Amino acid sequence: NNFPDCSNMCHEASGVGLIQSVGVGKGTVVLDDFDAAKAIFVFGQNPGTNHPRMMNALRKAARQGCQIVTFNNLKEVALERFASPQSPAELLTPAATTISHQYLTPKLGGDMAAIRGMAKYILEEEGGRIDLAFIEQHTTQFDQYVAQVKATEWTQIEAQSGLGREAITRAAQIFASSESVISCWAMGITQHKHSVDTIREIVNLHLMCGQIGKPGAGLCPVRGHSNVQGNRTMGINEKPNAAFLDRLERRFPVGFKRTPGHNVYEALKALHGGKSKVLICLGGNLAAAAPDTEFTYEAMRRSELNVQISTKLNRSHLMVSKDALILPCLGRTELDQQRSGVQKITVEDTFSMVHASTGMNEPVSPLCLSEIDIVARMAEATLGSDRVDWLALRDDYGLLRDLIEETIAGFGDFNRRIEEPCGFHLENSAALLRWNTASGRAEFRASRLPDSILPECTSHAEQMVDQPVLLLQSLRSHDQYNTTIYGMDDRYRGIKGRRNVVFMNEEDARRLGLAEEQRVDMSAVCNDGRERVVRGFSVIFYEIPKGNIAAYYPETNPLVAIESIGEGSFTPTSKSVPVLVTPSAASVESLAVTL
Ligand SMILES: Nc1nc2c(c(=O)[nH]1)N[C@H]1C(S)=C(S)[C@@H](COP(=O)(O)OP(=O)(O)OC[C@H]3O[C@@H](n4cnc5c(=O)[nH]c(N)nc54)[C@H](O)[C@@H]3O)O[C@H]1N2
Ligand SMILES: Nc1nc2c(c(=O)[nH]1)N[C@H]1C(S)=C(S)[C@@H](COP(=O)(O)OP(=O)(O)OC[C@H]3O[C@@H](n4cnc5c(=O)[nH]c(N)nc54)[C@H](O)[C@@H]3O)O[C@H]1N2
Ligand SMILES: [Mo]
Repeated sequence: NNFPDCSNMCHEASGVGLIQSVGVGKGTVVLDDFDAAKAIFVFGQNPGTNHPRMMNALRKAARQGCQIVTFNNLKEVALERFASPQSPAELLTPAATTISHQYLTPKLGGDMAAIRGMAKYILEEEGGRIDLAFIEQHTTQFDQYVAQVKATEWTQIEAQSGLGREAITRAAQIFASSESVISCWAMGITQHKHSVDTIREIVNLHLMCGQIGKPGAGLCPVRGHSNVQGNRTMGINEKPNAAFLDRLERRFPVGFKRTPGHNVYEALKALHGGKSKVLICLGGNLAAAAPDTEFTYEAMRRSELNVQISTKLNRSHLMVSKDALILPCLGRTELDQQRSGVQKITVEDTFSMVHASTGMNEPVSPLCLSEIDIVARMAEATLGSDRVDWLALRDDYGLLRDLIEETIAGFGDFNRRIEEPCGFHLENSAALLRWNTASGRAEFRASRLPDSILPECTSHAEQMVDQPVLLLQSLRSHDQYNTTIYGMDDRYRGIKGRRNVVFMNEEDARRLGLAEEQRVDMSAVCNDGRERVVRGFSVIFYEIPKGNIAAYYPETNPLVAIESIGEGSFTPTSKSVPVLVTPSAASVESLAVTL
C-alpha cells in the first residue's frame, strides 16, 4: 500500500471530505444533471482552460436559463462570457454567451467563509427554504451545525472571504430559491490548509437545502488527470479501506497490510531521510509536480533505485541516484498488441462512467512495452506465478478484468458492459441517498472558520519578516498539461510567448513601488529557515483581490514548503503560499528551468 499518487496533490481533500460527509469520495452527479440544474455554483476552477468540455455544458445550461454563480480568485474570461468553438456563428460575432450571472472574487482560501455566510443568511433570513424533511430523514449533527453557523460573525466572514455581506447574500438567495443546484469545484478549493473543511461546508449547504440525490442536484469535484479517479477505484491508495481489502483477501488469501502506507508528502520525506530506498513511478513527473523543488530533488536523488515508466522524457528521469532505469511504455493512443490480439484498457471519468479505450496509432518502436506488460514482468520476476499467472493476464487483459470483477465492487459483468458504446456507470451510494458513513447518515460538519488559513510553518509570515507579505496561488496556463508545457501562450489571460509572469493587483504594485512589466523575485516566508526563491518574473496588472498574486505552476513549486500541507489531506497548499516580492536581482533570462 505504499502508493503515493497524483491524487495526493490534487483531489485528495475532496475524497477525504466527501467520504466523511456522505460516505463516498466521488461526485454524485452525471452529465445529464447539468441539463436539469436550475443553478450551478463553480468554486475555484478554470474550466475554460482545464475542462473545455464542461464549458459547453455550462454554456448550454446558461442558455436554458440556469443561473451560474462563480467564485474565483481571478476574473477568468471564459467564466464571464464564452463562445463555443462548435458554434462558428458565436465565434464570428460578439454573441458569446454570458456564463456567470454572479461572479464573486474571494480572497485565496476565503471560500469556506463565503459559503458559511451563505448558510448563515439562509438559516437566519430564509428558514423556510431549509429542507427539514430531508434533514430529519437523512442527516445527523444538524443542531451542532446550526449553533456553529449562528456563532460565526459576519465580520469574520467578510474579513476572511474578502466579500461583502450583500454579494454573499445574493449568491445565497440563488442557492436557496433554485429547485436544483449543482456545486462544482477544483484546485482553488482543494489546495489549501482547510480544504477538507471547505468541502464539507459545501456539503453542509447542499444537505441543508436537500440538494443531493435528485435530478439536477449534487456535488461535482471536477477531476484532473484521466487516471486520477479510476486509479483510486482500482486501489491505488496509500490507505485502502477495510471493505476493499476484505474483498481482495477473499480472492487472494495472502493477508494484506492494514496499516497505511505513504502518501506523496510522506514518501518524499521517507526518501529524503533514507527510510525508503526504491522509487518506482508509473507515469507522472514527480520531480516537477511535487512541492519544494530543492527538497524533492534531494529526496529523489537519495533513493538507491529510481525507476520511471513513462511515455515522455521529463525532469524526473534526471534525478539519478545510485541506479536508475527509464522504461518507455505505450501510451493510451497506441496500438497494444498482445498474444490474444489487440487489447483495450478502461478509464473512469468525473461522472463515474467507465468505458473502454483502444489505441490506434502505430507504436513509436516495437520495443515499447505496455504498462501492463511491464508490471506483469516485474511481478513475475519478484513473486513468481504460484498464486497468479501474471503473464497470462498480460496476454489477455480480459482475464485481468475478470479478476477486477471478482474483487472490486461495482464491476459485475465487466467485460460485457464495456462493449456498450458509452460504457457503464458505477453506482454512487450518496446519489442514491444511501450513506456509507460511520453513523449511516449524511453528516453535517460543524467546524469553526480557521483562525488562519495558513499552515503552522507559514502562519506567522507577517511577523517573521518586516515587509508586506503577499499570498501566491500557483495555477495552469492555457498551453500546458500539468508539467508538460506545449506552448507559451495563456490566451484567455492575454499572455503571449512567456510564462515568467506574476499577476498582481495594481494597488499592491504601487504599494510595493513596482511598475508594470518590472522584473521581480519571489521568496517564500516559512519558519524552517530554508531559503526558497524564484527569480525574474514580470509584473502584470490583473483583476485579483489585494494581497493576492498568481503565477504559473510548476515554475513556482520551489516556493511551496514541504511542511505546508492541508489538514487531513496532506496536499501541498499550492494555492496559498506567503511570499515577499522584491525588484529582481537577476539578469534577464536566468529563470530556473524546473520542467
Ligand atoms: N489544458 C489542461 N487541462 C487540464 C490540466 C492542465 O494542466 N491543462 N490539468 C488537469 C488536472 S490534473 C487538474 S487537477 C485540473 C485542474 O483544473 P483547475 O482547478 O481549474 O486548475 P488551476 O489552473 O490550478 O486553477 C485553479 C483555479 O482556481 C482559482 N483559485 C485559486 N485559488 C482559489 C481560491 O482560494 N478560491 C477560489 N474561489 N478560487 C481560487 C484560480 O484563479 C483558477 O481559476 O485540470 C485538468 N485539466
Ligand atoms: N504548485 C503546484 N503544484 C501542483 C499543482 C498545482 O496546481 N500547483 N497541481 C497538482 C496536480 S492537480 C497534479 S494532478 C499533479 C500532476 O502531477 P504528475 O501526474 O506527476 O504530472 P504530469 O505532468 O501530469 O505527468 C506527466 C508525465 O507522465 C508521463 N505519462 C503521461 N501519460 C502516460 C501514460 O499513459 N503512461 C505512463 N506510464 N506515463 C505517462 C509522461 O512521461 C509525462 O512526462 O501536479 C500537482 N502539482
Ligand atoms: Mo490534478
